[in-house]
Amino acid sequence: MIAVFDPRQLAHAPEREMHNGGWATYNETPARAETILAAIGPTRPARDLGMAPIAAVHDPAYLDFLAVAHRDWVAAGREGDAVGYTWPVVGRRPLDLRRIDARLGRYSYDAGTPISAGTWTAAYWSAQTALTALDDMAADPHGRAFALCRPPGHHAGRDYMGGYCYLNNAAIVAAEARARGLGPVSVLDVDYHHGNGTQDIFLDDPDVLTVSIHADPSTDYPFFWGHADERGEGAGLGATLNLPLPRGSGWSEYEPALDLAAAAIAAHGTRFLVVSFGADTFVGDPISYFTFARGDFGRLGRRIAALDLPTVIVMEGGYATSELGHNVAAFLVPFADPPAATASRS
Ligand code: Q9C
Ligand code: ZN
Repeated sequence: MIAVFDPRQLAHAPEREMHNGGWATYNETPARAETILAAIGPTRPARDLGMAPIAAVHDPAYLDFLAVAHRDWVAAGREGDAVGYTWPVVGRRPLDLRRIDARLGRYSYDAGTPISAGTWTAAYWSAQTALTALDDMAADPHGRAFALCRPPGHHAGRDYMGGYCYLNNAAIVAAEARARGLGPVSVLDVDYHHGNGTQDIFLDDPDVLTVSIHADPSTDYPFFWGHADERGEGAGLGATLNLPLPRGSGWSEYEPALDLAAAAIAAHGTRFLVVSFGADTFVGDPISYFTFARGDFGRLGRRIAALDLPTVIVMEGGYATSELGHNVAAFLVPFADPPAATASRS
């Protein structure tokens, strides 16, 4: 299957993150992408498809902020990674504040998403990697492509970063696919964490169905989104589906949720699928609490491939770096088979 990777994504390398009240080494490392690259075989480089598809999803003031934040941090006399410490309560009035600390708060919702010198470059090429996968999907015999994106994207909203995410690669592909007339579009998010950014971006949009299977936000990040009663808003009511599962869940708990997800994707009349794929459902993940074994990633891939839809898979989380490449490769194997073969074996 076609896979896209761009080495400029490695430029993003924060040193540390705030974790449970102290500093920890940053989990979302360049080595993650390198180990996936080594496990999946040949990739093609990203092409520059420009800012327009990114600006179709993200707020222009947020994009301006991301591009200059680290420079402004250095100009303020700071060292290391830019990170905020004051956040506006949701609904606080709009203020056009200039100080870097105010802007870091305005455009984020957590302290776990630092901006390093290479963050904008890497985030830009992460989005271009996803867009190139959409472009090149047509060259795949079964209309499928894998975007080896880093940094990940599903926690980033229209005007905020969070959860190691800056630009929402999955949402950018979904919006571009719809603009090209490939819809109806669905986004299926199988990262351990709820895809709050993707949900927010399409919350009142009836055209793009967002479905997320994730750890119950009552116990797990991002806490404030992903509860089962969130079903979309306004015209988008019914086009959001959240399927939270308790900590400790494995394939036997996951599979029924996947059945519900597949039914919703079929009912939406989906003709193009974006998969936000995180391998942090793995039993050995250092910050997550599901119990997937290597073989379960193959099962998951087989079930999604059997949906028999044109599909772009976008890489999200997964932090057990020594196992990550093998887990991602196991997930991707079924997508190289003809859809009929995957269906008959599922
Ligand atoms: N150290 C993804 O998997 N952790 N993001 C909060 C901060 C945030 C995970 C604790 C986890 C975000 C793409
Ligand atoms: Zn995750």
